[in-house]
Amino acid sequence: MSQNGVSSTNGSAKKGITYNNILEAAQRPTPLVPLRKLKVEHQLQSDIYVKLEYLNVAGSLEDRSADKAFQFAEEIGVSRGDEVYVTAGGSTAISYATVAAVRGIKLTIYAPKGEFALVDTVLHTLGVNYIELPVSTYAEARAQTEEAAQQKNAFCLNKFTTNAAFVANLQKTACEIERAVNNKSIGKVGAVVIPLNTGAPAAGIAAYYRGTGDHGVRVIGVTCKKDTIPEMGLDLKNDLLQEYNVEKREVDEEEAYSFTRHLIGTEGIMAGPSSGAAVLEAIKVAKELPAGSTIVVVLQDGIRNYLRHFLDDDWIVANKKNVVTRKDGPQPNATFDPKVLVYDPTKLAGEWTQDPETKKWNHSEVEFNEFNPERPLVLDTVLDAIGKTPLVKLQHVPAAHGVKCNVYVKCEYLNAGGSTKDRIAKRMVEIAEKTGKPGKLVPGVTLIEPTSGNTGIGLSLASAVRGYKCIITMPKKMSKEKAIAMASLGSTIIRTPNEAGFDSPNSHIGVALRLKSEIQDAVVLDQYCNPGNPLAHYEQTAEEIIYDMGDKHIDLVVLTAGTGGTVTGISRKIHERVPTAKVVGVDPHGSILAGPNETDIEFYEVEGIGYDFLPGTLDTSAIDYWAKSHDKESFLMARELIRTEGILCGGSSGCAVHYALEECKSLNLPAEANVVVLLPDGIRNYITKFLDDDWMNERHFLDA
Ligand code: P1T
Repeated sequence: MSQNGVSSTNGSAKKGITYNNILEAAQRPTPLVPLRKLKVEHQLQSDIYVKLEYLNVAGSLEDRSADKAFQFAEEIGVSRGDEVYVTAGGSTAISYATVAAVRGIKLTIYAPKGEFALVDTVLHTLGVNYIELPVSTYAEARAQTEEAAQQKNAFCLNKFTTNAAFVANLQKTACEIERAVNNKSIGKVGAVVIPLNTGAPAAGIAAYYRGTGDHGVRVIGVTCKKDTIPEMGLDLKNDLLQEYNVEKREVDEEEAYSFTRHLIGTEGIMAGPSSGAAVLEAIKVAKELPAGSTIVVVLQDGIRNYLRHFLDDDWIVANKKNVVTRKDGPQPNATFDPKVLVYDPTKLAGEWTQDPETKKWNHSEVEFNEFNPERPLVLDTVLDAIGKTPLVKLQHVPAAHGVKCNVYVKCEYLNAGGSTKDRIAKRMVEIAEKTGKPGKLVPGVTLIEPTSGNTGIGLSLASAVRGYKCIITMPKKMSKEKAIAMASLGSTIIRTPNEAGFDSPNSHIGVALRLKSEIQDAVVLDQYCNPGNPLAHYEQTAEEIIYDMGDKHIDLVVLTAGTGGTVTGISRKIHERVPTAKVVGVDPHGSILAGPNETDIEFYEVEGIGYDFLPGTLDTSAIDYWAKSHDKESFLMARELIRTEGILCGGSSGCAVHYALEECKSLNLPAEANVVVLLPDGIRNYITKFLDDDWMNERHFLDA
């Protein structure tokens, strides 16, 4: 870990951190969040905290085990370029594949039948060889993996996996829980509840408590009655559970799916089904323990692998699961008064002014938040898991493209809702709650927002936590994954035609305005005009970059633009604090942000960037210059970042990095120059899109 001393304004030394690869960033502790609404709903006398393991760098608790297993292998000489075999399925396979990508290991993963069903596209993109065996148990799969490795004279990692999971969770997960609980003076932990797959993480956590002589802490492992929930119980090591006194409980599959959907919609905890099952059991445990107890639930993984599974109503119906599907939400009336469409998305509400001496910006309508670099271990709500994303130095991609300088990427997909737009959603809600602008957020209010999806996910998350209704209008082009994420959070999603111009009554903006006029107590926070949008990046994202870069000089910052909130907010702060740095905006061909007169408005595939109008939140004067982007290069770069750096980013991230490298080359930046690129979102949104070879081939994006 490279740490850089930074002097703060009051003279005390502070530390900012950049990471040498994404696995270093994985060393950061995951936070605990209390389940406040479920506590009331179930009239609990004890507190349940969930540990957000889905915010790990590859999305699950297993990231810790995989990292440890490769560390063990390294100690006995396994190194870059070596061939390694392992038995793993589901999220665990993704964790192993991600660590292998970063370490440059050629990985072959074997699993029993069906165990890759939800993760095959991601594994393929990560460049590992994954082979489904015609067997039904992990024991059989392990035997075959070991035999295959022996035949190939390759290293078999299986000898380390159980111990790695045990040790990683003993040394890290359990210690983090205790540190968090002590820091916040929460009552002593009475029970840790955790889903069981192998049970090694549960045993590791139990071993920690038994090792401290604390036999009073109950460690409760949860499995599924018929082993039908993904990631649950298929590979149980019962002897290990017994040795460390891990209690075992079972839940029903359909009950777990229904409850997990409820957990996501009420608390904004975007958990996978085994995690939901564990929370369901934790509620029972809370009723058994003395009042005032603390229960910690370790969440195995998040929603990423299940957007085409139990979170998708079509899947529920097709698989005849006894789970209540979602009701249709409101639709706009066919007829409307044209006056409701009188609206100008090109005007920012209020005014930015700059102090000529300090160069600091102010805004006429909003008081700025102080920047605080701390990452608390216990959060108030899941919304506090937004921001403080890691800044990671790329190891391979720049050199592979002939770039000498240092390129740091800010991994915004590690925000609670999965994108940089979580920041603005949270900030816009905060401002409205405080100032009543652009509308009062009274109880029962409906937030309506036109979006390309990520702002919608952020607002759906904020609405779930804060108890608002939420309707999202989104062009059809945007992924089904985004729509299901928002629906899971309780929002209604209305799809609009891609070809409808921004001022059409049928566009995502037009439909939002029409609905607002038809629904009582409806507010459009309006990311195109809301000062909270650029402000979130001015007061937070940019501060984080400057803080984490520490004494490393920033030469270039490269940012994609949609609403322009990111580029405007960050650019203003960077220019104020690092006047020699240049800020580049990236705008796709087919969009007019970089110059209204230069391009025809055309369709492009990368989601979230570019528009057919200049949003009020974009101040083009804040940007030093623009690059125009193409789909193919953007997606190919995103795939390269996934495969060679284990950075599980989305399409606009690939776009930003590709054009950042182009700038580095055209400016001939020297080896010591430092470039920062923001990665707005992650793979979760695009598993059926650019991660899928067929989708890429249909569009000729894989043609040489
Ligand atoms: O809006 P802006 O701050 O300029 O961020 C651009 C951007 C880049 N990449 C992705 C994946 C995005 O989702 C966005 C912006 N998204 C929206 C405007 C939206 O409604 O989600």
